[in-house]
Amino acid sequence: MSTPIVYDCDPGNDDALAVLAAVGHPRLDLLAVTTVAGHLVAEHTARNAAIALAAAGSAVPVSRGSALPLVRDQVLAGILDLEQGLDRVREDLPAVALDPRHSVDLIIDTVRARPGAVLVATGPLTNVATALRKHPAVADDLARIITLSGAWGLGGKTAAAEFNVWCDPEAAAVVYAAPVPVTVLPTEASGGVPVDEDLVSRVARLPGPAAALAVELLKSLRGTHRSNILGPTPVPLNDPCAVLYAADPALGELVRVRADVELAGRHTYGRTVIDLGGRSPEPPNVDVVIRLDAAAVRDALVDSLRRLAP
Ligand SMILES: [Ca+2]
Repeated sequence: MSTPIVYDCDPGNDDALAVLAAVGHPRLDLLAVTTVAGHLVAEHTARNAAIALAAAGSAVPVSRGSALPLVRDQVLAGILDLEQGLDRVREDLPAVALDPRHSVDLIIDTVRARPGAVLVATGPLTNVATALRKHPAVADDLARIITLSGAWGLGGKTAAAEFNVWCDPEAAAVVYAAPVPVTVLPTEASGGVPVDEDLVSRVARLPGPAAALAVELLKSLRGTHRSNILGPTPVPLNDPCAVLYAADPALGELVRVRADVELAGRHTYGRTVIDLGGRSPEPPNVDVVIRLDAAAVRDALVDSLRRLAP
């Protein structure tokens, strides 16, 4: 049985890789791809998603979404790869046509037409929060939201905040509190799945345009990775982990805990306060992935990409 998903993303090299995996995975039924500003501006993330779908040979609807966060000023990625991948505008690569609907409406229409769908989000949560606010009944039709966001420890974008939450903390707060089962996949879990030379060479042996794009994306992830002061850290696969986990929840280990987004902190705006110690008097509200099976996730990625071969 395959899981129907709507994939909301901000490609972004790892998001584009996740689009390829979502099309190729035998246990996913990809219904639509929606995009949001985050890693890049909205026009660019939409086009990149359309490029990934063209490479994967998919005709699912894809659209452009929210250009600005709900409340805060806009944040975009600071580290870009201008040599390879999709950080620069790639006029040389074919793209499918965009659906004319705003991504918020594409999410609502798709989920209403397919009750039981899972919404997987690997960008800022602006579209997801706006869909829940614009059409609250969408919560009844969603089986689950899986969001790659947050961290229980160090932030990735500020000392306190992970990038996807930092870009739109208020939207993340709406989603974490939504009346839908929510799974949070924080950076500690996705960071445990490395993009190493072995993974790149396994994908490089696959034929076809999707694998060729995937190799470029993987190399770009390796090229733009920055370790912190504590020493070298592996290059994290990140976004594809969320899609692959949606396909096969046995890939991860879950705990049910309280998680809140800091919206008022002077130095900690955007921090996800994830109560792994069970100290909060508030009831648990999310499931947090605390560990992924790194070898199995990477095998699933390679297998999904292999299935895209012409
Ligand atoms: Ca992303």
